[in-house]
Amino acid sequence: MRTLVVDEFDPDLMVAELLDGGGAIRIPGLFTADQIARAKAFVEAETSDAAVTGSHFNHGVDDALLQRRVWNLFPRDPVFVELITHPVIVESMRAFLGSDFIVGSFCASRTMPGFGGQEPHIDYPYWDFHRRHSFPARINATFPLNCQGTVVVDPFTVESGATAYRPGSAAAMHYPTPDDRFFDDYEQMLGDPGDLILFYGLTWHCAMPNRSDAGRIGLLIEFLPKFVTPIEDMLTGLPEGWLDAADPVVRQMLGQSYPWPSQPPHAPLVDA
Ligand SMILES: O=C(O)CCC(=O)C(=O)O
Repeated sequence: MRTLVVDEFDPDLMVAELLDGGGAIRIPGLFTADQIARAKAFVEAETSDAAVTGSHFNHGVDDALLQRRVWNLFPRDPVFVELITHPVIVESMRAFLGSDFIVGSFCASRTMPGFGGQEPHIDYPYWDFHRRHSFPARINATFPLNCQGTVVVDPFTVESGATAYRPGSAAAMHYPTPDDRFFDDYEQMLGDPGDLILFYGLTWHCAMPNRSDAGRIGLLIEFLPKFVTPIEDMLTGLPEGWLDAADPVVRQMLGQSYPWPSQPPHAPLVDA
């Protein structure tokens, strides 16, 4: 996985690496130790044994006990808005997905010791690409309908089950099957707390087994172009007034800059 140092960060390089290279990059040390500590404390509390046991509806934590998720992080703690609105993220996503990009999902995933790993897959909106008939004719991999971001909160190591991926596999444009023998040929997205990993979600990938003795937390972000319907409904249930008071870039991430469907007449968007 290519490393791009933040001081020399160039969105064009990032775009080229994601679309024409291996499909993933790491930007080391993008976030501060304090930000990561706040995110970690929040996710650990929300995914503790006490929070999960017997209350699978509690705060949106999945009932799959070894992969614990906290959904829609936007309103949960100000640190999550700080992280997702980092200028490097905003600039990169503008370059990769267009100026009006949106966020389709923003969750925490904590895999616990003993977690067995995921099946290799590709991400929304390609995630049901095994239903090829439901996608347009001649859809192809040369332009992106997705970018995945991982904020590394706990060390992503071989032992803790850092995300595995097959470099260059996006070009194949198919859902990985057993014939692809993913586990015979993969790399892992290794990273330290505070790193940001960006990858093209059409690249075959999966979380690996957690063979360490500690949880492995990553914040998983799905970025989409403006016209793709988000997978996660992040508007229902927001605290009263939260969206109105949100920063313009957060409002954009939550689809507020894209007015359709609307009642006719439809006014085209114009730049100020
Ligand atoms: O947590 C990881 O390493 C990858 C997660 C992932 O691919 C997913 O949840 O779809």
